[in-house]
Amino acid sequence: MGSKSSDDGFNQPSFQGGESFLRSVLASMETVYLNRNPTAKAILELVQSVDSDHIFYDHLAFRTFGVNGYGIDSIAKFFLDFGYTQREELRFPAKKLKALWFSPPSIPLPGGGSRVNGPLPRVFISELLVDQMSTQTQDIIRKYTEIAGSGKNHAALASSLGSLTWGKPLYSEFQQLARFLFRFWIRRESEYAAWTLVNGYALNHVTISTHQLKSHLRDIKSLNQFIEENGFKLNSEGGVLKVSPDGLLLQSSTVADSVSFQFADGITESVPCSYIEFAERLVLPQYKNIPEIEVKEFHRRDGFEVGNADKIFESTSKEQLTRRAA
Ligand code: OOG
Ligand code: NI
Repeated sequence: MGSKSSDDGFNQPSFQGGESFLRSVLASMETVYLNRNPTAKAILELVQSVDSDHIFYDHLAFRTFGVNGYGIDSIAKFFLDFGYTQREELRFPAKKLKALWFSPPSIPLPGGGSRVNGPLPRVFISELLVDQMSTQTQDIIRKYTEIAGSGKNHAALASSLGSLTWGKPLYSEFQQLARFLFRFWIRRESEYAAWTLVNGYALNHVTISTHQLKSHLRDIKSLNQFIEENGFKLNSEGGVLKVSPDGLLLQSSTVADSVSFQFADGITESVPCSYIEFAERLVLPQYKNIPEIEVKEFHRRDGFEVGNADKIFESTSKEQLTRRAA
């Protein structure tokens, strides 16, 4: 990673307009997210009360249906247009998901602010491999992605408005995708489908970059403890702290909030919404002798990890949502 060549267009004055528009769109996505997810909002305020100006986002994440042009590309287009670069693909065969992540453009004067006005975040986008689902599930997903028509061309707009491009589904359709049986009988891959059917392109989560905090919360273990002491539930799938095999990418997340959702047939039920994640990226072995104050983001572990992500996806699962606090 590091700095990109100067001919990528984003180090030129004309990108300044583009950058401020990009940040406005991110700010609208964030506003939708904070209005719907009281836990995420409260945690950001809590961290901010300890560590006022240093909240930077490591990444933002979206979910999509990989069918009829509604997959990763539909929302990736916006980020590619504004200077993001496509990076590695991740596969989750058991969940019938695939993901891609995108690194942000290098910007001449990284915004001096925090959150969406701080360093630009990475973007993580996944898609459901719809062809591999049961026919019943496929029928529902195809129905709504067809109803939505050209909506797929306006994914970033839908996300910043918090609107579904396909309108509201029937409760029975949501249930068909979300059905939750006992542990050994579960068809868990459909919980992602159910989430996407009712949340569409809304931000799935933002991730606080813990190593960029200044207080003791920069250690993700201290942050996890602090969050739990304040009464919030963390996703316990495979253990609260998710660690990559190289030991350098540490992640944790809350359990998603639920919101009351009115379905097309008038039924109102609670559905899972979004969660907030935390990531600590440790310094790469080849840079371990660099004095701490000189360490930059590119000296740290980049990218994502299938094993961590696989467990973080469970932050919106019924099993985590209904679990009693530890
Ligand atoms: C994404 C889960 C994976 C990460 O950082 O590895 C993830 C999702 O829940 O859609 O966020
Ligand atoms: Ni994430």
